[in-house]
Amino acid sequence: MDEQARFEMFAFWRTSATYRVRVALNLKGLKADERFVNMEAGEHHSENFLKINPMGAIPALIDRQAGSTSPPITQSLAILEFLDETHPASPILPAGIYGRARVRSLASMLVADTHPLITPRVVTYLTDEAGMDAGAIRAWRVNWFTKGLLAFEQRLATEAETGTFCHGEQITMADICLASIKIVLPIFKIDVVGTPIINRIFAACEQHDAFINAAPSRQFGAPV
Ligand SMILES: N[C@@H](CCC(=O)N[C@@H](CS)C(=O)NCC(=O)O)C(=O)O
Repeated sequence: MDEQARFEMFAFWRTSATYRVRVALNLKGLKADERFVNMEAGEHHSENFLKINPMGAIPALIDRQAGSTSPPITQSLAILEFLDETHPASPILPAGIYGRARVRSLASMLVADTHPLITPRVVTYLTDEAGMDAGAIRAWRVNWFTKGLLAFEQRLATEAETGTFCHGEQITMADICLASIKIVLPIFKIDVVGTPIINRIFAACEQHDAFINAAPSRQFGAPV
C-alpha cells in the first residue's frame, strides 16, 4: 500500500486555483492525497465541504505531519506561500524583498483581480440574478481575461526584471498564476491576442514536468 502523503487536498480536476497548488507541490517534490470534490454535482456547496471552506471554493489543503493535523488552508496564494515557507527548496519567490513584492503583485493581478470575476459563483449570479444570457456572459469573460492579461503583458514588457520567466530565470508564483489562467482559456474558447511575452513564458512553463503533470486533463475525474 502507498505511504500516506503529508498533505491532503480538496480538489477538482479542472480548477485553475487547484492547478496552482498542484504545480507548486510538483516543483517542490511534494505529494498530496486528493479528495475529489465534484463541482459539477455541487459538492462544494455541501454542508461537509462548507466546514472546510465556508466560501465554497476549491482548493483547501490540510497538512498532516506526524502526530498533528493542520486546520484547512484555503486560498491558493496562501497555500503557495505556506508551501514555500515549510519547504524552502526550489523557492517560488525570489530572494530580494523588492523582487518578492513584484512577484506577489504580478500573481495578485491574476489571482485577485482577474480569476475571481469568472468563477462559477459569479457567473451563476450574473445568469440567475442579473439575467445575462450566454452572449453577455461570454463578453464578460472575454473582457476580464483581456483586461487582466493585457495589463500583465504591459508590465512584463516594461519591467527590467522580466526574463525567461516572469521574474528572471527562476519559476516563481507569478509564472504559476499566469499558467493557471492560460490553461483555462481554451476551456472557454477564448484567445487573448497581443500577449507575445506571456505566450513565450507560458510555452517555457509548459516544457516543465511540474506544469505538465498538473495539467487538468491528467487529473482524476477529467474526461477521457
Ligand atoms: N481565490 C481563491 C479562488 C478559489 C476559487 O474560486 N476556486 C474555484 C475553482 S477555480 C471554485 O471553487 N469556485 C466555486 C464557485 O465559484 O462556486 C483561490 O485562489 O484559491
